[in-house]
Amino acid sequence: MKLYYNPVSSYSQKVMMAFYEKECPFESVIVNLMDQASRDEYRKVYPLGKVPFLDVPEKSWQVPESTIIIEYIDRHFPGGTKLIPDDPDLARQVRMRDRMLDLYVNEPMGKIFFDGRRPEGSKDPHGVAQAKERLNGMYALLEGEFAKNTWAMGDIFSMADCAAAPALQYARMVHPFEGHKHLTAYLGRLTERPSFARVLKEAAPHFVATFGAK
Ligand SMILES: N[C@@H](CCC(=O)N[C@@H](CS)C(=O)NCC(=O)O)C(=O)O
Repeated sequence: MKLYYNPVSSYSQKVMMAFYEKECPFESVIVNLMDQASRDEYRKVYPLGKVPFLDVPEKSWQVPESTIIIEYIDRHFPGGTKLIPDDPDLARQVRMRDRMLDLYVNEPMGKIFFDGRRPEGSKDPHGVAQAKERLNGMYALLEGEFAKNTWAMGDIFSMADCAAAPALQYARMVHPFEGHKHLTAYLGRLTERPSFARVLKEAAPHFVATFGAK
């Protein structure tokens, strides 16, 4: 089983965290998204060029999309943390939170992050303002949730927490949320979680190499 990913990519980190939670072995292939030749080569594997991407040659399966990769390993590898509960109603709630964190935290975070790297004259202030507004809404929603809950699903650690960790870690840098004390405490719990601590440790040397500065 081969995982194509990049250690600093937020969606890759979500999946790496899940692999570490499940103690699931894999062969790693790092895709350098900043290098055109590497991107072109990778498009032969996955024409959309997005990471993460899981190749399971023994089953002739190719699994794109972070959520679907986690669904795959959670079903096929019973070890470690169960990331999607068997109960269908609980599973639906995990998927709902995973979707919201991807679409309304990770995506606007990426918009702000990459807009900041665009040259003057090609920036998109309107899009960035919209992204910040979306994040503000999610911060308010999550602040209420984490006033009551340890993890996204209460006491149960799940795929939704894997989605939350890298998205919030980067969101904190581009649109800080220190005023939201429960959300800040939740990110603190996530960074202490051994799976995410490992993801961050492995990403650190690549961060400077990829983006040039911390
Ligand atoms: N919905 C996808 C999003 C994946 C994604 O956008 N990955 C980014 C890196 S964090 C990427 O590959 N960007 C390069 C590109 O879009 O060409 C998932 O959940 O896996």
